[in-house]
Amino acid sequence: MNPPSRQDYVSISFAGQGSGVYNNSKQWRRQSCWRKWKQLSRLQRSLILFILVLLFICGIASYPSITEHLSGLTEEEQNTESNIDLRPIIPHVLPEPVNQARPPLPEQTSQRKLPNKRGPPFLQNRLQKKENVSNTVVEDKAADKKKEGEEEGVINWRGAVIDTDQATEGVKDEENNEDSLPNQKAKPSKESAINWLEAVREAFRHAWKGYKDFAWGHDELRPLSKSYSEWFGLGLTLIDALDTMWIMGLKEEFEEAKAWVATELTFNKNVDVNLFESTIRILGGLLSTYHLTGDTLFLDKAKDIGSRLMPAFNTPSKIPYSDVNIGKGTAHPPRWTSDSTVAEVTSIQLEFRELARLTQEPQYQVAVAEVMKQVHKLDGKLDGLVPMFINTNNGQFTHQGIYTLGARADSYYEYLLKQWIQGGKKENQLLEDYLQAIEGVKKNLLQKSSPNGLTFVGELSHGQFSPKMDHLVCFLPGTLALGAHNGLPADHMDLAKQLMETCYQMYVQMETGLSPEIVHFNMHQGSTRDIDVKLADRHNLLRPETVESLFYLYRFTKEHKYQEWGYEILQNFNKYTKVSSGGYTSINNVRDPDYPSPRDKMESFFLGETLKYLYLLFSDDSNLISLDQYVFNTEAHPLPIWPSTA
Ligand code: DMJ
Repeated sequence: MNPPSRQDYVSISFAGQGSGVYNNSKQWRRQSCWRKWKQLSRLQRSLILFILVLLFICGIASYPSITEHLSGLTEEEQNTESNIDLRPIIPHVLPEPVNQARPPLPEQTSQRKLPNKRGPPFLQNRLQKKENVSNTVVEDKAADKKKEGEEEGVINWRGAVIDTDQATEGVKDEENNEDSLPNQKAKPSKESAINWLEAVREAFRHAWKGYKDFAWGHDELRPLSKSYSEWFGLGLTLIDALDTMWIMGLKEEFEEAKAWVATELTFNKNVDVNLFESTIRILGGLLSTYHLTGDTLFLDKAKDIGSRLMPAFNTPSKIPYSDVNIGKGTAHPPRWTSDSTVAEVTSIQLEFRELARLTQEPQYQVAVAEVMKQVHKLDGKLDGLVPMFINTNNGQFTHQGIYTLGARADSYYEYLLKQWIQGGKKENQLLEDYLQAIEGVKKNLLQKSSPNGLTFVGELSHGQFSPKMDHLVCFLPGTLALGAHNGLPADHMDLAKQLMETCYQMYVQMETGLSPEIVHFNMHQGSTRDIDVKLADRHNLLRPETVESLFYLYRFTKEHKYQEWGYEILQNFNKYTKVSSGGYTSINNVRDPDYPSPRDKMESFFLGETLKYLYLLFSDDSNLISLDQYVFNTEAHPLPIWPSTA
C-alpha cells in the first residue's frame, strides 16, 4: 500500500473536507474555517465550544500553582529544568541546615565577584561599595571549573561538597540569606545589634556541632573529612571553647563540655606538648573558666596541667624548652635546635602568675618572671624590639638582626603591657620595656603604603626594611588601644586607629573579604594598589587578631564602624569557610571567591578567640568582661586584674 499523499493528509487533519485549490491567503483561511464551522452540526459545535470553555477554565485555575512551583524552585533547579547550562550544584559556601526557630536576620546583599585588579583610587569600605556590587559569582563558577583541583594535595572546594545533605542544604541557604548586613547603615539599630549577637552564637553552635559530631574530645575538627586531628590529644578545641560558651550563654553546650572535662580529661599522658600553646589554650582556658564559673573542677585541672608543664623550665639558662612530656615530666627543645621562640617564652606569664596567685605557690610566678628579667637585660634588641629566637643553653638571643611584630615575636609586646595591667600597673620595668618597644616600632617598622597611605608595620632584616606584615600583627591596634585606655600616651590610640583601618583593608581588598596570612604593602610612587599577596601567603586560618582589635577599638571609642567591619568579616567567614555538615574550615586562597580551596581544619582558636571577640564586639554591655577587671591572655581567655591589695 502506498502512503497517503501530503494533500490527503492535510485534508484529513482539516476535518476531511476537500477544499479545491490550495490558497495560502489569510482571507481564504478565514473563509474556509468559517465555512467548515457552519458545516458542523449544532451538537458538534456545542461540543467543541464546551471543550474550549473547559480548557480555558482549567488554564485559569492552574496558573497560580504553576507560577508558585516555578518560584519555589531554586535558581539552580529552574536552570536544570530549562536545561540552561551546567553549573556546580553547590555554591562556594558550604551552608548550614536552616534552623526554623532562628530569629530572622537582616536581608543579605548578594555576593559579588570582586575585581582582582581593583586598584582603588581611594579607599572605601565594603558598606560604601555594596551598591555597586555585581551579582556574577554563580554565573562565573561554571567558567571557572578548570580551577578545580589546581592545588596539589589539597581537598578542593567542590570535593568538599560531594555530599547529598550538603547539596540540599546549599540550596536552602542561598534562598534564606540568613547572615546579612543591613543596607548602608552608619549605625546598627538595636535590633540588628541583637541579630548580630545571635549570628555569632549561631556560628558558634554550627562550629560546635561539627566538633561534637566528628571530633568530640579530640584536638581539632577536620570538617570536610568529618574527622579530627590530634596535636596534644587533650581535647584542645573543647577546652579553648569553654569560656566562650559561658560568655555567650550557651549553657547546654557548656554543661556537656564540662561533663567531658570532669570525666574524660586527663593530663597523665605520655605526650609531648608545646609549652606555649598548652599554656595559653589549656591553662589559660581552664583558669578563665574557673574565674567565670567559680567551679573548682577547672582550677583543679589548671593546677594539674600547670605543674606538669614546669619541667620545661629546667634548662641551663632557665629559659624554658619548647616541649614538655606531661606524662613523664621531661622537657626538650625541638629536635633541630636548642633555641626557643621569644614570643613563646615571654607569653606564658599571665597564666603562670595567675596560677601562682590562686594556689599561693610562688614557683610558678618565679619561673616566668625569671624569663622576663633575663630578656629585659639581653643585648641584641633594637630600640626595644626583640629578635625571634633565644637559646635555652646560654640564654642569649640568636638569629639576631631580624625584627618583626609578627610570628615569633608578636605576643612578647602584648604581654609586656598585659602583665603590667594584670599586676595593677606597678611593675615599671614591664611598662618601660613596652613603651620603648612601641617607640622602636614607630622608628623602625612603621611606614605608609602607596597610593593610599595605609599605615603598616613592616619588618627589618639586618638593616633592610621589608614591607611585609603578618595578619598576626593585627593584634597591635587592640593592644595599643588598651594601653591608651590605661593611661599611656594618646598617640597610641591614634596609631591604633590607623592600624585598625589597615587591618580592615587587608580583608576588604581581598576578593573573599577575608585577609590572607601575610601581605606586602607597596611603597613606591606610582603603585596602583596598596596591598600585594604572594601565592604562598593566600591562606586564612580563621585567625582572630583583627576582630580582637575591633573589639578593643569599639569598647573604647564606641564608633559603630568597628562593629560593622566585624559583622562583614563574620559574614565572609560564613560565606567562604562554613561547612554545611558542621564546623568551619581554614582556606587556601582568599583571592578566589569561587574556589577558596578548603584546608579541612578548624583551629581551636576560632572558637576560643575569633567567635568570642566577635560576640564581645557586638555586645554593647561594657560589663560583659570589663576591661577594667579582666585582661585577656593571648588566646582570648580573660584573667582577673589583681586587686590592688594583692
Ligand atoms: C593564637 O593561638 C594566639 O592568639 C597566639 O598568640 C597567636 N596565634 C593564634 C591565633 O592566630
